[in-house]
Amino acid sequence: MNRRKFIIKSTQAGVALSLGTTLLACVDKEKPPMIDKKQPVAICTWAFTKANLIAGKALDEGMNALDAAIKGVAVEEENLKNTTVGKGGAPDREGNVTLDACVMDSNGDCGAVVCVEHITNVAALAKVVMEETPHVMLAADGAEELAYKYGFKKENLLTDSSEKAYREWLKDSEYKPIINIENHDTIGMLCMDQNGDIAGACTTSGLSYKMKGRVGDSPIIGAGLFIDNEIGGAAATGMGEEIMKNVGSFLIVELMRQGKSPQQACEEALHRITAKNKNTENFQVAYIAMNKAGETGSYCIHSGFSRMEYKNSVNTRIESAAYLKV
Ligand code: SD4
Repeated sequence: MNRRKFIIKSTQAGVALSLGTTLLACVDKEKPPMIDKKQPVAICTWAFTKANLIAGKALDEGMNALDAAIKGVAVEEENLKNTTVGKGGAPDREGNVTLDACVMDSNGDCGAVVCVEHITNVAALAKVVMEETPHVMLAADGAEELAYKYGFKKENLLTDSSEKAYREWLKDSEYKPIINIENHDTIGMLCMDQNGDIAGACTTSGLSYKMKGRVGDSPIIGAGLFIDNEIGGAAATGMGEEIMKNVGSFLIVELMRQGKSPQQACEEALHRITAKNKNTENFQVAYIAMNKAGETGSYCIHSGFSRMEYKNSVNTRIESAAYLKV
């Protein structure tokens, strides 16, 4: 290149560069700086395809992780065919449906409700407890009174078919949950939004034909659900008594903090249960987990458990590895 051409080119480049800088400077003043958007991820317990898809799509549209999780689990709370969550849930031994739920957000704030008899969307109610009260957990009438104040509808949660099944059960009143069939449709959901923030929700009617007043792991922060936005989140389903004894979801997040992958963390947390129990063939526990990189994992005692995973706008059912092989 001769000197003249070089000078012209350099001048053009200089103009372009300074123009570019000026344009950038204008853009900078008018718009907030471009945030590096993350690819959202949603996972949930069991094959709740629609619930996970709704949460995933909401995340793709920019919804925050907590609201997306609540929106996702609401699908099952309102699904009358799911006899372990929300309206249509199986009742306790007295014939009363009582719901438990909790939510946890990316700031580490949380809310929970237990033994709620007349409200379907208890995860949304748990968010009200978190945001509108000085408390973390409200029970029974207190939770319901708050719900009515915030416009929740009073409903009879016992459907004809769950009442019929209950009347049938009353004939022998035998308390023997069937693995993967009865008692195991609780939805725990973990969402990561476009900011890379993680939050979750867990909602259930608990074990079918449980004792009056019984509360399981699902509304207990650390047991049924735990989030640490620096590390990841975990949720549980299955025999709540065992999950509570090990504070399973908290344990998984701590194991991820120590460097384990979500899969390894779920396995180690579950092995703490199986190591202590000689009767693991009689109950199911399953965990799901997600880390800050959007990697996910799950593990269960009995095969037959799967998780849904929404990633790159694709919703996939992933069969979980199991401790007991059939
Ligand atoms: C409970 N963990 O109340 C719940 C039950 C469950 O799917 O997960 N059902 O113990």
